[in-house]
Amino acid sequence: MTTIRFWAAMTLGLGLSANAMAEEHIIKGVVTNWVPLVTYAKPGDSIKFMQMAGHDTESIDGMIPDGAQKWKAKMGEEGFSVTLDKEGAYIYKCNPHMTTGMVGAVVVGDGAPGNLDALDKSVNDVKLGKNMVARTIKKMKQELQKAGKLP
Ligand SMILES: [Cu+2]
Repeated sequence: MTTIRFWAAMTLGLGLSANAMAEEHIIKGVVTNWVPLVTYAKPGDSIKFMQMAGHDTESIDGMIPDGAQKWKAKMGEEGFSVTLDKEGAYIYKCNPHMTTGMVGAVVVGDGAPGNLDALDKSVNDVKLGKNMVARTIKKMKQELQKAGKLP
């Protein structure tokens, strides 16, 4: 009985401390842009989408880390939230405004994202708004370079 209580308390304590460390990052839909364009997070952090009137958000296939969970919000889903556990870069879009540049990036973890090569390859599979996806990846790489995380 004592042992069970001890482990229950331990599990609860660990759960709480993990939650307390995790941060929530807000991404806003502003006209036809995501603000910020690139969001930086730690594994276990969540991102929350605000100002979603007229927008949706969906991760782009092949442009999230291996084994990471895809996401897709409903149109206008205010406060849609997703927790990102895997390190790497996540590229996402707003479907109605993808071709006008509403493509964003989230970088999870420190250093260079491990899936940059996969992103470059997957750009070729994008049919609509390919140039805008490429532009966001380019801007993300430029920011990472400025921060000294990429050669
Ligand atoms: Cu939009």
